[in-house]
Amino acid sequence: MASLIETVQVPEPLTRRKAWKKLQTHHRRIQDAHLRDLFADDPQRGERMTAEAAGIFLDYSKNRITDETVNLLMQLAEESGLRSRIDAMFRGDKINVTEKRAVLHVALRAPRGTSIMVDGQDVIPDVHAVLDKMTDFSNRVRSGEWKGATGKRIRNVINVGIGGSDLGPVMAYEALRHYSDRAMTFRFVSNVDGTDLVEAVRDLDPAETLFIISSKTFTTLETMTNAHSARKWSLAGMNGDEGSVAKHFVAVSTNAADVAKFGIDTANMFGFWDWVGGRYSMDSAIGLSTMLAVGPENFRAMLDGFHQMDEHFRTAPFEQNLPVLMGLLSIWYNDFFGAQTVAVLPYEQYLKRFPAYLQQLTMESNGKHVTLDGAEVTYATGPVYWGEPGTNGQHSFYQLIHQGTRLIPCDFIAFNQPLNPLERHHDLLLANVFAQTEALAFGKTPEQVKAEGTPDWLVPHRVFAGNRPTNTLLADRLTPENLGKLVALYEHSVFTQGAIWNINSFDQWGVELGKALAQRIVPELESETEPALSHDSSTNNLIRRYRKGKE
Ligand code: G6Q
Repeated sequence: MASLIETVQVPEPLTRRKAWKKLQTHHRRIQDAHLRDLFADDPQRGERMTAEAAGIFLDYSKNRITDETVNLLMQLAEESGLRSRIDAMFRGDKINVTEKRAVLHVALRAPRGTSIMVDGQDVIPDVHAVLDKMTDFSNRVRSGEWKGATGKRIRNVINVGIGGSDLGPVMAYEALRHYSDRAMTFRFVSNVDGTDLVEAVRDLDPAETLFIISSKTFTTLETMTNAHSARKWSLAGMNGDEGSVAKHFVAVSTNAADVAKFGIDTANMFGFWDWVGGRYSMDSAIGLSTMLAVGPENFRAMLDGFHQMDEHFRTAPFEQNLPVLMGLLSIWYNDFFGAQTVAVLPYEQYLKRFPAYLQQLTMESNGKHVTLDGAEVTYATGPVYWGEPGTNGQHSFYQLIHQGTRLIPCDFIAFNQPLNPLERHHDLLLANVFAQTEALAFGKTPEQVKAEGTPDWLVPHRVFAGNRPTNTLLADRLTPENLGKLVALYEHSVFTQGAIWNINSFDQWGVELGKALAQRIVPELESETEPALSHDSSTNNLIRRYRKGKE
């Protein structure tokens, strides 16, 4: 069957592919196999079912799989044309078919001197020109050479953006805080709820504050509302001097005309391109706040990490390919076991925003109901991703993962070395990682519980069925480079899943309807006179109650 991506052939609808059918039969056979037995029968399993690339180690042995499962999943990847899809992305083909765009976040981290063509033009020189401009600007701000309008140096940076123009920057700032300039303050404003901006600026001096207005389109309601309010706040502290805007506001955007209209000098605009999706943009100019925080060298080390994982994904055989393995395992639970969610559990405090970042990456990408050709899918697509850093989750929702009635595959992420060594803390942290995956896999039988002297009536409550699948990702330490590898790993795992499901992981039409309806409701809320409402009775009633209540 021909595909909308001209260069890619999709052989058969997913559920008609041979490997899919074989996986269904295979699943019926092994769905009840217990990890206790799989490990007991195969003493080498914990060493064999592992893969390592660019210093990221993946232990996938505690999954409900056998060697045959892995073989069949690999066959599914082949039959789904994963290889040609990967090549199409890296070649710059317009694989985002509904928006007719190339998908080239991999070009953002391609080294100088390489080349990737889009519409007959090599984009790599442009990528490096922007990186150089960001580097120059970051050095000037960090050194104090760039001054605010009153001559004070910039001590506070506020990124104003939302979605892909916020979640990546916040996550990366938190993840790399250890490497950041502690003399500077970084804040992130995204929500149109005024509290977000008011709390972010309340203790800051406008004369020392730089705003980065990050918006690909420069039209997003939340960002533009916040940007205009930030401008007012800044001007109020600057005696209304309109000329000060150029010193206190810079933009990251693809829309030069609207940036200039806002009063930002386009010399201080950092560009990117329509082939960078919002949720894939933290390593573009959207990462300007990250570069200001950690410096250009660390930012480039992060890009290098991304690139190492890109090269691994592009070239490694599927059975040793980390993103492919993780993507296929996710398909296994989502589509064969009916698991609806995946928990991501970083045992690294600096990764506290990583699950939130991943939620957009995974769910905005793969929360789709039609194939590339617009046909309704007949299988489950993107699972719900969620999580919290360990060990906090252990004292909260892990109960449900251990003893609840739902199957929740988990990704544990940990590092061998702490960034803040403090007595026994790191050993205690890592002991918990290993203990949790062990407990989830092997559980505790009624016999074991009884043997501990537990009274009979209490035994069922204390039994752990086990057989809860986990991946463990281990790296040496959380460096900028390793952060880049980790993000790229998940980006490509998302790609792998989207390719198997034959969906477009790069559009997001599902966010449009609510936006459009809100635009219609705004005047109804703000109207001086009682508006004629023509929504459903619930929406009409809520609007009337709000209008009365806000007086
Ligand atoms: C991400 C989405 C979305 C986008 C925001 C912000 O993939 O496209 O989250 O990043 O809506 O858009 P702007 O950068 O255009 O303001």
